[in-house]
Amino acid sequence: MATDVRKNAETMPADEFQEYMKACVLLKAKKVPGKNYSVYDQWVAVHGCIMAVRTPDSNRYRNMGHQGIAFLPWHREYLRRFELALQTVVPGVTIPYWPWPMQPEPSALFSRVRIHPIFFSRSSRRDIDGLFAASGPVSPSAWWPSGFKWTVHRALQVGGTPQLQRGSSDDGWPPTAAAIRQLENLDVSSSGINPYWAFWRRLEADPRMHNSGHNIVGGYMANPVFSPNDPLFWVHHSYIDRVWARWQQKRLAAKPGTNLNDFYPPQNQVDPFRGRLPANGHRINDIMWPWVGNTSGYAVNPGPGVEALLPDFSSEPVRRIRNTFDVLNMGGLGGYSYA
Ligand SMILES: [Cu+2]
Repeated sequence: MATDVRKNAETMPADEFQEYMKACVLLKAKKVPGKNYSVYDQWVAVHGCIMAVRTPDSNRYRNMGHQGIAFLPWHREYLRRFELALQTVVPGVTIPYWPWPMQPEPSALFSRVRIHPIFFSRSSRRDIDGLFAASGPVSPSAWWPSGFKWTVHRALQVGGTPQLQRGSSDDGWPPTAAAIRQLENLDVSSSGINPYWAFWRRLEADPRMHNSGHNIVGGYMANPVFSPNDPLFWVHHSYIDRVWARWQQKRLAAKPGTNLNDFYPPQNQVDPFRGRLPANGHRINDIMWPWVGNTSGYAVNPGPGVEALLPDFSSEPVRRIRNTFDVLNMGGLGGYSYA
């Protein structure tokens, strides 16, 4: 498989960016045979379920994709699989990345011809228009699926809102280019503690990082469970994944003789922030739900109707955290790189 290249969403040619939105639309319009939901909706349902997963060794439901070290590997796998799904409707398409250190508005990315304005630091929520308008685009392109309108599936809605919306008074954004450089070079590794711990925590949860990016956009993006309803979700996470990939390369280059497995905590390393082992699903050799193959004993606990939308991965090989470390070679998922 050739290596796919993910590009800068602000500077890539507009017609290439359009291919990404076209792929999202075609996947959202592509109904699962015999069902009232689309292939795109199935991927939103996966995210809706990762918030509460019970593993075979536990009787508790835990978040297997957030608030823990699996955040980066799980989303890497999730994005790559979604990207391959996009390629079934638009061959060769990749997920562009939102280069965080840029003023969001005015900008090319958050314009009507790309991913649509986010109404930065304005509290009044507004419905999205353009391609993702619930009423459909005013003058659809030739490729537009006849009669299709982007509305959120009932089981994946928040507050009964079928249309994508944006707008938030939060203005803690963007991070500076210097802050991102510092993060990509972060090497906090005192007393045998793996440097991944501090890196992951800052990238997921610090101000002006992953969480803030969701919150400043508002609408579905500000909902932790159903944020992938907004096609901006993937573009946001593409950048997060790029920061991790660059951090991995810098760590590797700084320490000759190491490999990518060395820059994730070993299986039995205690979480230095919480003082206990991470839950099953977060550690380097753990299986990642929902790619558990035919391993039995997993359960999820989402809102009503969500589980019914899940895709079936039971005939596919098991995927583990460590299978995600090399973006150039993700096993059966091919490889990709960042421009
Ligand atoms: Cu997520």
